[in-house]
Amino acid sequence: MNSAMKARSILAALFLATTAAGGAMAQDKVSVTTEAAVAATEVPADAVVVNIDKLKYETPDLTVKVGDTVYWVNKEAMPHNVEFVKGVVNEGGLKGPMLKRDQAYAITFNEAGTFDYHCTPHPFMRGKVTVE
Ligand SMILES: [Cu+2]
Repeated sequence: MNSAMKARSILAALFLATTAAGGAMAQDKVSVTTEAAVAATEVPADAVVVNIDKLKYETPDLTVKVGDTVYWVNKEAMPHNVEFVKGVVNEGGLKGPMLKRDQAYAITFNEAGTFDYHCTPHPFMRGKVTVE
């Protein structure tokens, strides 16, 4: 291998290493368990649940363990969702689907931290999940 080739391959290796590190940093701290809203009857009996009723998250300050899945269940006719702004659980933000009465949405928390959220159409509806 001549020196020019050697320099190119070192640069290529550096580029790959940098890209890989950047990718890891950009990784989501959560994974979406339900792509869309699901019926509340599909929520597992032993699930961690945050009910939504009367314009409130009934457990607004929740603590779970790394790897736990949290289900939000709307109990009232007014539609609600769960939104994490940019930078909280990922770079782009995460806006959950609107939930009608007796619909659920679930997220699995893969990293320790404190994650604030709100309801998109009702920004006064706030909650947080602390992951230990
Ligand atoms: Cu709402």
